[in-house]
Amino acid sequence: MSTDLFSPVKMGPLTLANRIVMAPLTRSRAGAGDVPAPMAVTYYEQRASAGLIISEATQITQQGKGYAWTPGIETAAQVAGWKPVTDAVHAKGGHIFMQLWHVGRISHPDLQPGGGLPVAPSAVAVTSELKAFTEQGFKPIVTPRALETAEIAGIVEDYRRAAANAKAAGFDGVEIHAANGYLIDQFLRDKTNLRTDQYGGSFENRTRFLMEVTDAVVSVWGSERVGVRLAPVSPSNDIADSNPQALFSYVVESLNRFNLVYLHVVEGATGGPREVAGGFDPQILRKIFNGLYMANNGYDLAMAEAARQTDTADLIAFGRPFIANPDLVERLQTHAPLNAIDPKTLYGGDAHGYTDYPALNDAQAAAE
Ligand code: 8OZ
Repeated sequence: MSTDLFSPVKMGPLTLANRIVMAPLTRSRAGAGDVPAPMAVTYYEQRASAGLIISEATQITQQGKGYAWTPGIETAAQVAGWKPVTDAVHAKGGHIFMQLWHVGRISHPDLQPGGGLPVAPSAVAVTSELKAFTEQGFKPIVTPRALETAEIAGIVEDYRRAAANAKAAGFDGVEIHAANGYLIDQFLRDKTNLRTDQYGGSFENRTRFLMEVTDAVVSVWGSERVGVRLAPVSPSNDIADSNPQALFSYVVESLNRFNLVYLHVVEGATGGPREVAGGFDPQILRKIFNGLYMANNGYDLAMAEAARQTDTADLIAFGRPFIANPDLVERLQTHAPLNAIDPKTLYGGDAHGYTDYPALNDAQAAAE
């Protein structure tokens, strides 16, 4: 079966080498000051044959941090730590966007500036058994503090500054993380947004924060270098909405005013089943959106080829397969077997399970 999965594709001003994207993947291996460790240069460089790499979620400020050892894009040291990553990817002919992240309520005072409470649209606690991943281990999540209306513009400015820092660090563009139950998603959904000001209530009001963030980020990058990630029906981080299909149709219609380069949709439960109770058709969002549609969640080669054959996606993002297979593109293209992933080395630790997954040519070199 012929496929265009491995052929170049235009994405705004960029020409990607293929339609395969490395999804954003939290690995919790940053060093002191939340600066990417030198081994991150090797990790991303090894994966540069992806048409596009999206960086691991990167906190825009310390307030936006929710897990131990995740990198930031707030300080000069963090910008300097990312620069060799983008240089190495570019030297291999790859492209890399940074995913901009604020976790909202999915944090812990141990991770917050001055040990303060995590912030959220409303003081709604996580009801699931979810725990916060701190440097001292897993701790119970606390009830967040509801943001004052007057504070919200400051967080929008934090996104603008982070977007500018990502540019200084040499990225090709940025992805706004509006998925998986983090701050922007907490504003969008009626389970976590109980506000009565202009940021709560109607779809328009709940979408306002995302619109303001997108406007700020586009002011730095231009629309052709900004994408948004949504996970409309993922239960990640105890998020939910009473009417996701209508809400996210409205969200995507609203995003169209920016002419963004792509919409990245986690289809189903993030890292879990693609089918959800009650049903949800992500193709409705693809049809509404006026840019490229990037599909994610549980894709394999056959599914990716089928998505291109039926034109249900423009780009396909692979997550876990890229952790275990630095040369995933070459392996898919040649129908080579994939390395298995080691679940014990996903988060935290050293180069083991990070930069030591072999590429095919490494195995050949070892056998010769
Ligand atoms: C797994 C562990 C920690 C964070 C997401 C950024 O779900 C994450 C994440 C995933 O988007």
